[in-house]
Amino acid sequence: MIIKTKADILSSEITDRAVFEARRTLIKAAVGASLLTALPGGAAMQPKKYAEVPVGPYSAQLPVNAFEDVSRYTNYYEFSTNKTDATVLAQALTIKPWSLMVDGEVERPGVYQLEDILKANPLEQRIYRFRCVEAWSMVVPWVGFPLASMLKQFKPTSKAGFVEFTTLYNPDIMVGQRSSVLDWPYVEGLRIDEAMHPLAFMATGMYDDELPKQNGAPLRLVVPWKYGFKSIKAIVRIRFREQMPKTAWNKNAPHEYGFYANVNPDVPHPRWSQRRERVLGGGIFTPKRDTEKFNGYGEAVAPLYAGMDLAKYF
Ligand SMILES: Nc1nc2c(c(=O)[nH]1)N[C@H]1C(S)=C(S)[C@@H](COP(=O)(O)O)O[C@H]1N2
Ligand SMILES: [Mo]
Repeated sequence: MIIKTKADILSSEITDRAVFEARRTLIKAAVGASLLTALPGGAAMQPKKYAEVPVGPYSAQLPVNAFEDVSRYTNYYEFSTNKTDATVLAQALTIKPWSLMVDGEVERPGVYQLEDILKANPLEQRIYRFRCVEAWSMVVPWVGFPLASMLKQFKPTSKAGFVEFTTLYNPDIMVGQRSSVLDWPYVEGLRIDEAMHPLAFMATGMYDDELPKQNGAPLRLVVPWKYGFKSIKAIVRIRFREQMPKTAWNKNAPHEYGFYANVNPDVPHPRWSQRRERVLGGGIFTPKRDTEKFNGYGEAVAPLYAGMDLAKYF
C-alpha cells in the first residue's frame, strides 16, 4: 500500500531503521540475560516500556529519524512558538492521571480514564512519514492504536459527521496560552470517514517508549496524510458533531490553513511553495525531498476525496 523502499530516503538524512530494530533486539536480549546493570558504557540499559509492541499492519518500511531529531524540535504553541522551548517547558505538565471527555453525537458519552482506554485498545507500532505545513518532515515510529477502534467503542450516532478534538487548557502550566497567538484551546477536527480510516492513529508513545511531553503526551492524534497541525497534542476532549468544527489554525488564518489540510505539493501555501521539504536531521548540504501528494499515502486515502476539488478544499 504505502510501503516505500529505503532508496526513497538518503541515508545521510536519517537513522537507519535497521539501527532502531537492532536496538530493540539488543534490549530484549539484555533483558533476557539479566544484563541490565552489566552493560559497558556505565549507564544501565533500561528496557523501553513499549519494546514488545508488535508492528502494525499499516506501518511503512521506512528508515526512521533519530529520536533526538523528533524530540528536540517540536511545534507546541501552548508552551512556545520556538521549536526547542517545549522540550523543557512541557516537562511541567502532569499527564497522570489523564481523562478524556467524550460528548456530542454519541451513544456512550462520558469521562473516560486514559488507563481504561489503553486496556481496551491494544498497542501497535506504526512507522509514518510526518510533514509539517512549514515544509519540514520526518519519519517517526509511533506507538498507539487506530483512532477508529477507540471511536467505535464510544458508538457515534448516525448524525456524527465530524469529530472534534480539543487540547488541554491550563495557562498556569501551558505558558504559551497566556499569549493570544491562537484562540485557545487548540481545536482540530476530521470528517468522520477520515477519522475512521485505518491510517488515522492515536499515539501514546514513540521509539518504543512513552510519548515525550513535548511530543503531545499522553495522547495525541497522528494523521500522516495531512499537514502536521492536524495531529493535535494532549487531547482532553472528543466531541462528535453534525457540523464541521472550527479549528485553531483555520480560525487564525483561513486563507492559509484549510480544514482538510491534506499534504499537496500542487497547492502552495500563500507564503511559500509546498513542492519540497527539509527532512529533519540533514545538514545544510542535504538536498530537500520532493513532497508527495497525501504525503505518499494517496493510494490509501485518495478515495476519501473522490470528486472534491483539492485546491478549493485545501
Ligand atoms: N495542541 C497542539 N497540537 C499541535 C501543535 C500545537 O501547537 N499544539 N502543533 C502542531 C504542528 S504545527 C505540528 S507540525 C505537530 C508537531 O508535532 P511534533 O512537535 O511532535 O513534531 O504538532 C501539531 N499539534
Ligand atoms: Mo506544523
